[in-house]
Amino acid sequence: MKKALITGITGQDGSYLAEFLLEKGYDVHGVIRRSSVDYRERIAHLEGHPHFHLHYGDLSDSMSILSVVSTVRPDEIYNLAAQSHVQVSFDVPEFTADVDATGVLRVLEAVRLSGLKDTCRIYQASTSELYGKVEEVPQNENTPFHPYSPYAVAKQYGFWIVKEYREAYNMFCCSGILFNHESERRGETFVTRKITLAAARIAQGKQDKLYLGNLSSLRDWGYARDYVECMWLILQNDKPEDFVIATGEQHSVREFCQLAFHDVGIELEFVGEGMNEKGIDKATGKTVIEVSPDFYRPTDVVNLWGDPSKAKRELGWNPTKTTFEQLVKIMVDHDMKKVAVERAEEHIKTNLAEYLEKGVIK
Ligand code: NAP
Ligand code: F7E
Repeated sequence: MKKALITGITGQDGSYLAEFLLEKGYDVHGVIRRSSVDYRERIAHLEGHPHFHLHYGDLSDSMSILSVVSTVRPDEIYNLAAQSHVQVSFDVPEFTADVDATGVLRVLEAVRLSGLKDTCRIYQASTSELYGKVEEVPQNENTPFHPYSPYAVAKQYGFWIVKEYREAYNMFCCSGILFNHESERRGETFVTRKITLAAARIAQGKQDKLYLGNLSSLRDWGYARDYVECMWLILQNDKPEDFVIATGEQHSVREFCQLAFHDVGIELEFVGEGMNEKGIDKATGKTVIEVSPDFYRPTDVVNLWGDPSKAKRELGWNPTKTTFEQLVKIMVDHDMKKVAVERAEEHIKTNLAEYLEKGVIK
């Protein structure tokens, strides 16, 4: 039985990858951090599985990483742990560099110091943010990098140190240059999930308005569940190589809004420009989307569009398994149910409080 170690197992991708590898018959080990609140929601359903194990560790703590790697002695490591929010990286640049740059080095060194350099394959979660202020469209494995945020600069170190260890020590370590991938498990402050949750809340009368930043920003959005398969395929390849993983399709934040709101039954019309642009519900004339300077970044990446030809050709991966329309629908359907459950819970709580007050129940 092959052993895999996943850092970032509590995150969106980590949770899907853990499910995928368990289905493939792996013994799956994950690194988790201690927290004062429960943050294991995405992997709660896997706890108790006989081949699912969790270990405390932190990418900023080399001893903990060395200890986990040397104890587990994995055949494959998927290094997904990161401070992954681009806007937040402007607020915590040093922490972002420590985890997203030096953290990668700690994983590579832990493998070497544990005597696993010739047996353990390593996947590094790299990113389309490396293309940043883009120098060509669409972007492929040969497009020059131009990182444009503290997050991207840190991830660029991660990319190069992986390449260095591959060449210097002949290690099987690779980077997947993944374009944005979303899902019903996406963190709620990334733009797609922020939109699908708000659309569901607005449709069910729980929110009046959604405030966003740059509506014209363009992204190549795929489905996270499809992308974790590619992480595994990259490590099953004959040679250690880097791959761009994307759908090959590009849409704006504005288009994402239009589709998500359409899926909850609201047709949007956008009027105005820049900071004055508004999204109006055509049926009621009410403004449901406004632009706020709070969600603009000091430098923003606005034109990401990936060319997944190499992954298609060499790994046999299908980049359009889930279409853009299907992705939005999956997320909206999930969030409509989530909001409906929250409303039902509130209703029950209100009635319970009333019954207790009136003495109907004691
Ligand atoms: P995510 O949901 O934000 O998950 C990040 C994970 O990293 C969480 O499990 C988090 O643990 C963990 N983590 C953060 N700091 C850590 C530390 N110091 N030590 C140990 N673990 C730490 O991110 P994601 O969307 O799944 O992305 C996975 C990886 O792919 C990240 O490296 C991200 O930068 C990269 N990436 C993502 C995308 C995308 O579109 N999703 C695209 C390209 C690349 P807690 O739960 O304890 O916070
Ligand atoms: O922003 C714009 C924003 O935060 C997408 C991470 O997984 O993918 C992700 O990074 C775009 C940007 O993702 C809001 O300015 C407008 O242009 O959803 P996002 P991201 O920055 O692309 C890459 C590939 C990663 O590697 C990262 O780990 O949408 N935008 N209005 C907004 N963004 C947010 N978050 N919130 C807004 O209100």
